[in-house]
Amino acid sequence: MQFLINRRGFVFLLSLFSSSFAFAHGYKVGDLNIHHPWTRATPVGAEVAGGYMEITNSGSVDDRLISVEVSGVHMAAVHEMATVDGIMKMRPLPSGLEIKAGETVALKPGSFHVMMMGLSKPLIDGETVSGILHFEKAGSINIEFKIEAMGSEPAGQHNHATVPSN
Ligand SMILES: [Cu+2]
Repeated sequence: MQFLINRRGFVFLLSLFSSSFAFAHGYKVGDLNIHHPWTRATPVGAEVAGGYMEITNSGSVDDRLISVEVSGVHMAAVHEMATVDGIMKMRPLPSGLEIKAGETVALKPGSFHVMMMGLSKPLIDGETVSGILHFEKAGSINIEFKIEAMGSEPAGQHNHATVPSN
């Protein structure tokens, strides 16, 4: 929450909403709008993290997020999560994530996400991680993932360390 006092003494509330509103940022490539890429701060020793954003396709042609690069990370991939027999599992999307014309796809905890594997250092709250999104039609764009606090989303929805591998 931030306040600003002007010359007449009025107090303005700059951020009435959530912290993610205050740090909202976005990108545009072709007909795609990428809203607020973010990730979560990680504890020391963590090897993986999830990257999240919303992608809106305002064009008339379906597109596809085919691959992602993230700096300082051994490997990044587009994953989906689904509940199978009551157990949350995730897997890579071999042909990428479809972004249909006129639709918005949310990458979020417990759902589609950018899987960052092999972190070279912890992700620190308030810093950013740079990445590149590669789309089939719209091409590529450089983005920054904002690193938000560890508790910034409900916990336990995206714990890769405990996902069974059977
Ligand atoms: Cu994953």
